[in-house]
Amino acid sequence: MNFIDLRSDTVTQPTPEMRQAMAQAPVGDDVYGEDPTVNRLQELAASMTGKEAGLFVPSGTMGNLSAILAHCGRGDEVIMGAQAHTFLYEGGGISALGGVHSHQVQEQPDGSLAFEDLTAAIRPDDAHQPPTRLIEIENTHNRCGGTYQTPEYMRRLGEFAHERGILVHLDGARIFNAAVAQGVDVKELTGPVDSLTFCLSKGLSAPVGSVVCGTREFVRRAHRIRKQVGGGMRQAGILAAAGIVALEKMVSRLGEDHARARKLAAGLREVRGLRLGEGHPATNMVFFDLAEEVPMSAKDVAEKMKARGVLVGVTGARRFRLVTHCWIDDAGVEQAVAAFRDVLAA
Ligand code: TLP
Repeated sequence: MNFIDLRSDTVTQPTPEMRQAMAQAPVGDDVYGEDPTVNRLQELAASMTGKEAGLFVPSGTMGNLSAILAHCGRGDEVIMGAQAHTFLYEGGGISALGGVHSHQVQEQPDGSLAFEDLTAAIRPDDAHQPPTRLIEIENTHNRCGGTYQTPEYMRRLGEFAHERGILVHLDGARIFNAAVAQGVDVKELTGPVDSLTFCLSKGLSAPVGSVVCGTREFVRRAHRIRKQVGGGMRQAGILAAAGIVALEKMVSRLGEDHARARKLAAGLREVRGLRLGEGHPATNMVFFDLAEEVPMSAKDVAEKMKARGVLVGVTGARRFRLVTHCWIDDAGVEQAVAAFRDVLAA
């Protein structure tokens, strides 16, 4: 069966143009810095995000790990949201491997971190407490519903942190979704931060990889950490070639995914037994719950959806996440809504 896979935008497969670019990519040994395609991707990523340098890494998780460990030493503290991907889904790597202490602040519903909460979380200069070195912000914010932060918020956050001698790292796994949704150049979102990770393998459809960007000096340190965690790759240009196509060809179409997410949400809102929050999805994610009267769990419903050819993400006992991406067309959206209607009517 050919599934309509709405579990994540990570399920996207390389486009025919990517496969062709991969087959033809000139390659070299990237541990020696000699892979021309990796170098081209890194330069392109840095120039698009307005940073001095970029570093190709196998995953968003390794990108955030390398960046945070490049900024923080053992015992230093990073402030991040309680729903941050780095806190919830990266295996505690920053603590396990880097001895970095994390301090959670509850996000606002839109995924932002409130300045009064950040002010309260910053440690005084006191030997009892770990020094606050870094703030991490996620944009778009996955668990907060694919919400985005504005250029104005990012600018204020940068100023707030820098005035206090603190650095900012952006988990921008989906930063291009945030930029496209607001119709702004991505540099308006990345300019104020000291470093960022963004992913090629989510909505941009590349098979593997993320890029960490920042100053040349920061990237030199992140590069060493990438090596320490085994992320030094050899003829990685094969993968980077798809990343170049992702950046050149796949960014501008992300708005289609956002429009389909709105269409999906509108359809699901009409299905008895589902509860969607007010307003439109901000980008490509639709989160919703089962109504109280539904006797099934989200897992039960997901199994029945699967039997109807639709894969959905389950993020809680009665909660779902559906993510649109370039492999989901209008017919897929309609089929997903119809399948929910069918399952919940049964
Ligand atoms: N997110 C995945 C899952 O791990 C939840 C998904 O399906 O959305 N930052 C953010 C905001 C992410 O959403 C993800 C992946 C990552 C980092 C990590 O990227 P990878 O999976 O490449 O390590």
